Amino acid sequence: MKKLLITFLLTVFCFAGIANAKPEPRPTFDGVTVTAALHSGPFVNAWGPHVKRIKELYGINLELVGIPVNELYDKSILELSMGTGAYDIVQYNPGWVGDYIDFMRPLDDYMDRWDPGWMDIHEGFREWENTYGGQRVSLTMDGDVMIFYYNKNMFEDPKEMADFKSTYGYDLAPPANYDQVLDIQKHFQRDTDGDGTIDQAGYSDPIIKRGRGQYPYLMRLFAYQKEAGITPNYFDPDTMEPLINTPEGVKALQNYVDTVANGVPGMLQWEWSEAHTCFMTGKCASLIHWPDEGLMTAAFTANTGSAMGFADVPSKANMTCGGWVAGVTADSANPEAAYMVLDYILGPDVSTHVALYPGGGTDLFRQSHFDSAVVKMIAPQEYLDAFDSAIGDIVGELRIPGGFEYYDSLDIQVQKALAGEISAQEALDQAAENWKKITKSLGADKQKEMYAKAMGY
Ligand SMILES: [Ca+2]
Ligand SMILES: [Ca+2]
Repeated sequence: MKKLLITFLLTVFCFAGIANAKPEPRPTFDGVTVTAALHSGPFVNAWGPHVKRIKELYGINLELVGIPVNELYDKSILELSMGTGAYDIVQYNPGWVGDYIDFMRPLDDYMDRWDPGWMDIHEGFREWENTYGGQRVSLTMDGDVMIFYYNKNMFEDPKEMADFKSTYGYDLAPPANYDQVLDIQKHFQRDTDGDGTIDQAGYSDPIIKRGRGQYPYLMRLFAYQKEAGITPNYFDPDTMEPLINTPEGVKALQNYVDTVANGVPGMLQWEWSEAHTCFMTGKCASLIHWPDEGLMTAAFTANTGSAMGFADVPSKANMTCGGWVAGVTADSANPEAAYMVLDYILGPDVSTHVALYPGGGTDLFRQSHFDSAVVKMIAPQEYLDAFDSAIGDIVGELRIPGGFEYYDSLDIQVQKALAGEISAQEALDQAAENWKKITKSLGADKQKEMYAKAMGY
């Protein structure tokens, strides 16, 4: 009893201690230079306006090094692995964390002293992007997740609704699963001007082209796994046997192949902007994409005369499909100053401005962004609700060593199936073989341990 009472008193004391702790003032670093390696273009542009203020507040000379997105991994991994100390801050995809983690500085001690508004970061991002093996290692820069967008005029047109129902036997609506995506694709796929070429698609995936084409496959894999009552997984966590060429995996890739085959010609080469433009100009009735479009409803309505609709992705199997975080490098000569830069730009106050910077590539990632009166002036509540719900459905990226290589080898095979060169089963059997080789080369036991860590098992 006495022991319990002491425990109780200690607990009360500890909590009181935390409650009374004053936040530590942010230090200054006169004349210190902090170099940040960022995705060139949008992120450099959005961070640029804050360089002067950081100098005034902290005395830090912030230098922004823009690297083209397709060189970001290679360039920063090279500098990090050679220990050059060239970068104090690096921007990276959470899916690369398995390769980056040994070169990054855990940030728990800094975050304890100078809270970056940690609890304000959306829980899905805190869990799947910023935390790794129980340590806080990064701050989210961009709230990437997937949303199902649709053209309300097309989906709510009485004739379209009646035709759809008579053909498919159920109501035209945002798809509950990927089989329904295929129906929607087929239904709206048309040669609208009668020139013999399909010029209207029912649906587009976010990215199809070689490079990131594995993502639409993985979202479908997780969707079919969920439908079969299986917890979404890349590997069997007990054996590290790849799950990509299972019956669910084959169904997933076949659906992706069929969807693209029913799209407009040339869709195989589509990346972010082609999919975006197709939807924004009314040539695609629906789209799964990152959250950018939701802040562009005025342009959409001006182009198409329609309101923009928002829904969960099929089977609510979501991914960040990339996404961006920033961390402090382990070989930084000025890690505290580097942290202050992240804390300032990605903290609750300034990050709202960064997120609203036109073309800045930064999607909402904090609760305070969703609650912001300025954000609410631009973004429909329906969008904010769909976005918020989507973050809660995230399946983590493949955050283990070799993450980049696993994705890349999968994408190569997915592309062959999309191009009709080999069957879905053949493509995935080959990809699974390649995954096994990668796992073996990195050490199967180590990979199993890292996979458990990454998926939070
Ligand atoms: Ca984004
Ligand atoms: Ca045509």
